[in-house]
Amino acid sequence: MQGTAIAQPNIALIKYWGKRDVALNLPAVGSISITLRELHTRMHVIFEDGLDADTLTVNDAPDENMLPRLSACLDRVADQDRPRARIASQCNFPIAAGLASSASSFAALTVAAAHAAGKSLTTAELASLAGQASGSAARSILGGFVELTNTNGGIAVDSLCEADEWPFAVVVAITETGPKAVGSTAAMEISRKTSPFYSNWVDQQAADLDTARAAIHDRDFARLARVAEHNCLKMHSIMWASRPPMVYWNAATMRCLETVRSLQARDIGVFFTIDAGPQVKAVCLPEHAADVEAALRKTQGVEDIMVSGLGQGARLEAAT
Ligand code: 2P0
Repeated sequence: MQGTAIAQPNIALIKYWGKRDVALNLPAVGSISITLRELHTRMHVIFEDGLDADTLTVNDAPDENMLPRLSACLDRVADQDRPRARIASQCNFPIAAGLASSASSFAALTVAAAHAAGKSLTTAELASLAGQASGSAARSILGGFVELTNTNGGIAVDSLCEADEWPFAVVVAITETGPKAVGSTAAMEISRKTSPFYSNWVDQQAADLDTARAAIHDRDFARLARVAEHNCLKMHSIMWASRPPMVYWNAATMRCLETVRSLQARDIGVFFTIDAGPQVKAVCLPEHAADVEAALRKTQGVEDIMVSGLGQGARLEAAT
């Protein structure tokens, strides 16, 4: 009655922002992401008869705050009358700081819990269960370039290109390590209800997805760069125009954007993307990673840098 799974976070190039069904956690729009290799969450789940309640440790420290969301995910994967569980999570990067820790956490939890419950689930079932816990987690079920598509009443995930078929490097410039002020779940709802730009965002997403999918198919880096930056800035514009406004950026975030622009002016193939946090992810071809990392390291306000290639989807770590 136990399972251990490992999953990597993913970075959306065409973003998910907003829900069409809050109760079922269904996204309003499709999205396209890249799954990372070097950042990971490892989840260990043991169902134990006789336990009174689920318990959770995150990096060996008890964590009550995240537990209800994880327990609800276990209820969906293993049924409500399941035995209570001990859950242990190990994460090698900052949590809740705009680095998609919920994506890797819930993808790993879903895979570990399905195994612990003796269930053999399809990729589609795993993605649907992970996505109900956290929309972006559905994409971390697969590796490389992943598209999440809305279906009638649900979602589907597809691999557009495996990690080794078009190797990328992602240089993450960390400008602040604390948790964000507004979680993305709440922020999406504020955006949907108050931003004057929200409906345009939803209407235009199909065109951005088409462009990105074609660029990935053609291995056209410049085209992918243009649409990814546009989609990212459009998502942040929705938040800036919400009431109350939500600005996840800090001064160093802006300086990192300027650094990426100066690299582009030197004909270095790189583009930026930013999620619900102040970190900047600079996406480039592997041969440019050293130049991009050096430039971002010199950027004022950058506290740390992580460099990652593209990785695989969520998987069981060992037969347990
Ligand atoms: C994304 N983000 O596509 C977008 C871009 C952040 C900005 O998905 O409410 O933790 O749990 O479904 O998946 C982060 O939101 O939100 C996210 P819920 P999630 O990666």
